[in-house]
Amino acid sequence: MKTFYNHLHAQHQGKVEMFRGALVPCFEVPARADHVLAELKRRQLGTAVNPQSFDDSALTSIHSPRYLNFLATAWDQWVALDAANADKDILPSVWPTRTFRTDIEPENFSAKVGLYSYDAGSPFTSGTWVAARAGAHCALSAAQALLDGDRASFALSRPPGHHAGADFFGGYCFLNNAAIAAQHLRDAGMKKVAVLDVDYHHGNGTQAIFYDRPDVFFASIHGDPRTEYPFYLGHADEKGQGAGLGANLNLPLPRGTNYATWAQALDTSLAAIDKFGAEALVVSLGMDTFEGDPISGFTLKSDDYLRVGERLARVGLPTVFIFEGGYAVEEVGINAVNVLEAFA
Ligand code: OKS
Ligand code: ZN
Repeated sequence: MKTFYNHLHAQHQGKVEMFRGALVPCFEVPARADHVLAELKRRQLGTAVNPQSFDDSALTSIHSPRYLNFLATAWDQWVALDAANADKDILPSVWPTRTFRTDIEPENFSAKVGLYSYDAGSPFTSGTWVAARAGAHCALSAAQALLDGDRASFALSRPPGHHAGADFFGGYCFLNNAAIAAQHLRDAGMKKVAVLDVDYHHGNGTQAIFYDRPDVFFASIHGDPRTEYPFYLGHADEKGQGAGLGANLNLPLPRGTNYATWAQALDTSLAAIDKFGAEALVVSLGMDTFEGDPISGFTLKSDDYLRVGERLARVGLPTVFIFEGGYAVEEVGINAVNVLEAFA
């Protein structure tokens, strides 16, 4: 299996994030991807290759032009406000909520940051755009590998993507890599594609992007949003809308859920994807379902990820894996590579 490795990922290195009323060191650190790469090499699982470049139409098919323009220019705008800002990351602090207008982009920079985000946990750094854009190219390259005949591929990249919507960042995510990969498969002629999100957190961005579409099925197994981030989306009654009605499946589970129960939800998802008739599968591979994850609440063990890989392989679809969350830094490589090795 080819791994498309984002060699620019470490350019995105947030300093602090807002967490329980304090600014704390970021959980989403470069070492996460380094551990996965090291474990792939240790087990000699396939080759790590650089992504190809794609033109910006691959991004505008998912994200709005004004949002992409914001991402591309945010750091320069920030430093132009005050040269001393170069030593700090951008963190949003004001947002439009119900009754506010979002059709007019404000001139004030802080107001722009709030327009295009939804939490204060996702610092935007000097290298965020460069890293995120190269990450999207990894996702596109991994999707292209399937089109070129590979059975499976892996986009090893950060920042992650599944919380990013058409025009907002949040949850450590800026560009929605899984959505970009799925759209690339559609644009190349596949009629139906499924995205399966196994990260601990609901993939609100991916769901929102495809919510009214019948051609991309979205299934997600995640911590119940009544208690878990991202809180405001991911309930079981969200089934898609308009032409997309029936093409969205949320399987929220309570904190403390173990592998036996989680695996039943996986089987439910895979049966729905099979019934949908997808030609390819995009897996948002978050490893924060692990028992040792510092910010999550399921209790999967390292060996359970071997079973996950086996079950995914049994679906028999060409599969792109996209790296998402997972913050037990020492174990994230073992756990991710367990899925990939068992799949292969
Ligand atoms: C608040 C913590 C926010 C949790 C973000 C979860 C990111 C993630 N500062 N998504 O899959 O892993
Ligand atoms: Zn997560």
